[in-house]
Amino acid sequence: MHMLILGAGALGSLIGARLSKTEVRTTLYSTNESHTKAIQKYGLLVEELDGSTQSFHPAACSTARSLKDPADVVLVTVKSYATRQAVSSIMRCCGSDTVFLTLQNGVGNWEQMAETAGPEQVLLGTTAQGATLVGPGRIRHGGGGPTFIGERNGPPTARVNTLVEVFMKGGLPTHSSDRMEHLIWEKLMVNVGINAITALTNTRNGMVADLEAGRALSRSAVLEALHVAQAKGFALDEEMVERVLQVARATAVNRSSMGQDVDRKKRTEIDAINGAIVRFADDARMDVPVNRTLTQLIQMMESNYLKCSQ
Ligand code: KPL
Repeated sequence: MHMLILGAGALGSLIGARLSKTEVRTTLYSTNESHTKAIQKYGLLVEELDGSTQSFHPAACSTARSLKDPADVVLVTVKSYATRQAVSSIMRCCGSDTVFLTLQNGVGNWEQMAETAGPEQVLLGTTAQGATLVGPGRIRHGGGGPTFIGERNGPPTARVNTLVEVFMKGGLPTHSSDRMEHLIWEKLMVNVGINAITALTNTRNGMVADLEAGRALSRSAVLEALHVAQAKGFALDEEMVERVLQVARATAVNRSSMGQDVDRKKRTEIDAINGAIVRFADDARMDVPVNRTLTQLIQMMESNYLKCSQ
C-alpha cells in the first residue's frame, strides 16, 4: 500500500512517522520546503513522550510534480481552509480506487473532498493525537488518545478495517466506527474548548485544565457549542465538558494547532472551529457570545499579522 500524507505538518508528520515503520510505503507531502528537505536529508526526528528522540525515514516531497507513484490512500491533514485546493493538486496521482481519509480539525472537510475526489472515495476520521512542529524535520509528540476511522454512513467496510489495522501496526490506538459524523462533532467540541483559548493566552493545552479560569472559559465555549450541536441533532451531553479537559490533560505539553499557527503567524482554522459554531448559531437564531468573542479575537490577531507580513 502506498499512502500519501497530504499536508505533513505536525500531525501529518507524526502519523507518517508511525506508519513508515509498517509495511505501508509512506510519502509525506508538505509545501514547507525546509521541512521536506530536512526529512530527505536526515530523516524525520520525533521527540517522544518519554524524552527519547527517534528517527523515521518516510519519503518526502514538496511539489505535486515530484509525486511519481500512484497513491492507494491519501491521508488528508492539511488545514481545513486548504482542503479543496490541496486535494485538486494531487488528483493526477490518484486513480478511481484511491481512498481519501480526512483526519482534519473542524467541520465541512468531507464535503470539500467529496466534491473533488467523489463521495464514494472519501472516509472520515478523527484523532486526539497532538504534535508540535519543533523545526524543519523535527516534531514533538504531545500525547493524545484514540483515532477513529469510518465510512460517512454505514458500518465499517473492508477498506476501513484495513486502515485501522495499519494504524494499529504503527502503534496508533485506532478503532472503526459507524457514527463518524457524531465523532467529528465530539472532536469539534475538543477544538472549541482548547484551540482558540490556548492560542490567545500563549499557553499549552494542559493550562486549560490546570487553571480555574481555563476550565471556566473552556466550559462556557463547549456548553454553547453543545447546544448548537444538539439543535443540529447530535446527541452530545454535558459530559463533553469533562472529556475536553481530559484531552487537554492527555496532551498537556502540546501547543494546540491553532496556538502553533499563531506562533508562526499563519492563517488559523478558526472559521472551521469556533467560527463554524457562530455560523450555525446565527442560522438557528441562537446566542453564542463566548464563541463569537473567541472567533473575533483570533480573527483580529490573525488579520493583523497576515497584513503585516504582506
Ligand atoms: O486537535 C488538537 C489540535 O491541537 O488541533 C488537539 C487534540 C487539541 C491537540 O492539541
